Amino acid sequence: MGLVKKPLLLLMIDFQKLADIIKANNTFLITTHVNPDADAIGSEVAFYKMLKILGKKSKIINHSATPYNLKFLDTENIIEKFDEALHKNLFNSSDILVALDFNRSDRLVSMQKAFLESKQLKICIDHHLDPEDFVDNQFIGIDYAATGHIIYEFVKKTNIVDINKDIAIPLYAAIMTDTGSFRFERTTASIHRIIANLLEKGVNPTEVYDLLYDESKLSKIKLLGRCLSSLKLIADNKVGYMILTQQDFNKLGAIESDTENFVNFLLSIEGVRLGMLFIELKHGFKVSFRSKGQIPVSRLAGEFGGGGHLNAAGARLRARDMNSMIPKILEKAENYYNKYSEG
Ligand SMILES: [Mn+2]
Repeated sequence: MGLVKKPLLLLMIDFQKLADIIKANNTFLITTHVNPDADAIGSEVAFYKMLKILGKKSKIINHSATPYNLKFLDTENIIEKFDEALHKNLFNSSDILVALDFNRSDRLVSMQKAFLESKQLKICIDHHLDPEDFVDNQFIGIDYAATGHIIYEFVKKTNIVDINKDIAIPLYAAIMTDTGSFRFERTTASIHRIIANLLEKGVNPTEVYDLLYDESKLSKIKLLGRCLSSLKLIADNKVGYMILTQQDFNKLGAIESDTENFVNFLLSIEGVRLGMLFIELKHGFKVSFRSKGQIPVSRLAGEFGGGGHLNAAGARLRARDMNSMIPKILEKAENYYNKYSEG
């Protein structure tokens, strides 16, 4: 077994300042990153519901459509897909722009320009490493397990609203998924206490898990099959990778968000310390990186314009050809493994 987990210090975020900003303003535009996961969508919905209780007006606008397995979180059907003609004015008229679960403006893709050009007050609530300076106020804590975890602590510490079942469900989904169902590094005793609290608000963990992970389309499971059969190990079987091409998606009628969690299969292989999933997109490709221990895949992803967490990161290379880049990325990954995998 690994080391006993150190209690983490979650003191850096100025929650009072965040509460003051919320109380002093009335209209909010909430957004998150491209290809949103359950932490992204769950944080948005929880934040929206909190604002609603406070009598504030808000909109959730995202670059990507909500993946089908996350739609149950959007009970009021409030999340809109960005449409420049329809939404551009909102970026200039909302009192506050709220960026959740990302820390670099390029993760906004089609909304990046509207967001950056807006003169309105911008805030970011996030838990990723190496933030870009793109907002007025950052509420960032890299020791938090999820953005939903930060929102939970914020609500609890400031008592700004009572956490009801409607807020508990999206926060539960956010924390559960970003901890890999309570197995990743930042799964602490305090996380389990938070979860206990959310269950007491009426969250049904069986139901949430089922909706998130056990209602997959057949195309997704077939895609997983293709993905796994592409698996290769290098560096004395310590580094692994898999590849999905546009042809794989087209043949099966699968979509990008179907690949969520596929990369984790690499780390489930005995001895593998670093895993990569290459996914060809319509324009360019993306890579997901996962590692165990101290191999900083956030930095590895950074070498290719991406970022993330120490053990989970990604990069999107929109203008590059996947096949010609894969050998270069594998070589770098092998270097990282050799450099950082002590013991
Ligand atoms: Mn997150």
